[in-house]
Amino acid sequence: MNIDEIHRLAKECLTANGCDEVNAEAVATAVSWAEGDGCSSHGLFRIPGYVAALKSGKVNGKSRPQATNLSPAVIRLHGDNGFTPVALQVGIPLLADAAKTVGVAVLAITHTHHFAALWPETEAIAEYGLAGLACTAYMPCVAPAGAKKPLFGTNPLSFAWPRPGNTPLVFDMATAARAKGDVQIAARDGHKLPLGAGLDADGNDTTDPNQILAGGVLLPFGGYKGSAIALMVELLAAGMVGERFSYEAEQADNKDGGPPRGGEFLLAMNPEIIAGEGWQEHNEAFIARMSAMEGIRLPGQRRHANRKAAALCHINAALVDKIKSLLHSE
Ligand code: NDP
Ligand code: PYC
Repeated sequence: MNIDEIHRLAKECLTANGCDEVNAEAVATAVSWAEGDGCSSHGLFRIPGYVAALKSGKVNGKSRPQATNLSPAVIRLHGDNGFTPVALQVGIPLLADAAKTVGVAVLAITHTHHFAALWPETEAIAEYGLAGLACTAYMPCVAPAGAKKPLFGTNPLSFAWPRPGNTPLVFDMATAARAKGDVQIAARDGHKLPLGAGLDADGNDTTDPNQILAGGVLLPFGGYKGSAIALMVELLAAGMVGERFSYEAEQADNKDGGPPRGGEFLLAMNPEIIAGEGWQEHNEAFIARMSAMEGIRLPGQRRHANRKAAALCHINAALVDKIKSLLHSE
């Protein structure tokens, strides 16, 4: 399918299941961007979950997020229980305005449901000439280093650096060794995972995604170091924002298969104010030095190359059938 076909199918399905134009457009765009970037775990694969959350009434498909300025540098955005891409459309321009004047600003999003990749929000911040950081928690599926039971979500963290005249430099990663979506896709497609991705229900290492999903756990990336970053994400996206930790999100969730209610923490920093004149040349020299090293590629490069190629995306046929069956809501 091409990106337009993916967008159209996603939007039709969301609209048929209770989203209005604004909400369906925001989520369909996030879904089609993920496919275009080659991130199938957060593209059409998420539509059945989005639809389940609309059908159960957990998520408001007609959300109208509301912003409140808590200080010149802190904006709280109540997501009206909608999907996060809708809240981001409202919140990011406000965050950018505040960071442009104050130098740094925080957007604290509450009452939203995040089921998407995070680079769209950090890249959008970078397009304003600001450095952006974003993170969100989920539901427990990752064991803190040393434990065998879940406490953390897959807790993604994304960072983007502005490169005026160029695509921003961006990374966007689960703090688990694997995003849960990739584990589910590996199980669906009969693939093994590398050792270190997770444990089975008895706490033994396993390469079988089914064992991880059936009562096992994922592990943080990089042992105790990734575990510390996953912990930080819980504290920023839940503790700092004033929303649910992953374990609280799971307790409150109706288990419909869609994303739980949670928060997102976003930080924008203005290099023009913080570093001052010459910041861009200084940083471009560093990036050029890194790019010239043998064996490396910049994070985000694969995504941006996929985006530019705008090639056809391979979508699982059973998934397309499933989504088509959801076009006619009961
Ligand atoms: P990956 O492990 O595929 O990639 C993580 C980052 O590392 C990317 O920025 C990637 O860039 C970069 N990278 C990969 N290989 C290299 C390399 N050889 N050299 C330099 N950089 C490299 O991502 P994940 O599987 O961890 O996450 C996938 C998506 O899942 C993310 O978009 C994340 O936001 C989303 N997610 C969302 C959750 C939610 O709650 N909403 C929960 C968990 C994950 P590139 O993209 O260019 O390959
Ligand atoms: O892939 O881990 C994941 C994930 C959780 C919520 C959205 N994506």
